[in-house]
Amino acid sequence: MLDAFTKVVTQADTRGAFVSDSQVDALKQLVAEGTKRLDVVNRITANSSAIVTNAARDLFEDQPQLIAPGGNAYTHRRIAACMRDMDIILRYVTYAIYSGDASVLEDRCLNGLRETYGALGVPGGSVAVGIEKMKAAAIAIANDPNGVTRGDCSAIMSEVASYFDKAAAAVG
Ligand code: PEB
Repeated sequence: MLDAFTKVVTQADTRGAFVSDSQVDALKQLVAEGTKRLDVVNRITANSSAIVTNAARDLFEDQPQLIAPGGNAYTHRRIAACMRDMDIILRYVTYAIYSGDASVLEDRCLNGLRETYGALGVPGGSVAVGIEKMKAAAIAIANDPNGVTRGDCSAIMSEVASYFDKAAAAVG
C-alpha cells in the first residue's frame, strides 16, 4: 500500500534518482491543500450509511429484477451482502482519498473482485451502477460549500471521482 509520498519515493528509488523538483512541488501542493482532503474524508465517512443505503435503494428501484425471485440480491441475506459490499467499497475509496493514492483500493479491495463476482453470479455491471450512485452522493456531500471555508475544490473532487470510477471500472 502506497500513499502520495511513498509512491514518489518508490518511483525515484526504482530509477536510482533523487525526488525531482516537480515531484516535490506536487507534494507541497498536496500538503497545502491537505485540509480539503481531510474535510472530504470526514464528510463522506460521517454520511457513509446514508450514501450506501440511498445508493442501494436507488439501484433496486432502477433494477427491480435484482431483488425479485432469482435475482442476485433476492432475500434479505443477499441484500445485506450487497449493502455490505457497497459499504466496503466506499470505505476503501475513503482510504484512497485519505492517502492520495489508489493502491490501497486496488490491492485490498478491487484485486480479484471481478472474478469473485463472476464466481458468485453477482452482476458486476449492477455493482458498477451502485458505485456511480455512491459517487454522485459522496461528491454532492463533499462539495457542499456550506459549513467549510470556501475555496476551489475542483482538483480534489475530480480525484475523488477517479477513485469511484476506478472501482466501477474494475467490476463493470
Ligand atoms: C466481495 N461479495 C460477496 C462475497 C464476497 C464479496 C467475497 C462472498 C462471500 C459473502 O457472501 O460474504 N468481500 C466483498 C468485497 C470485499 C470482500 C467487496 C473487499 C475487500 O472481502 N448483489 C447484487 C447487487 C450487488 C450484490 C448488484 C451492489 O445483486 C452483491 C450489490 N455480494 C453481493 C451479494 C452477495 C455478495 C457476496 C448479493 C451474496 C451472493 C450469494 O451468497 O449468493
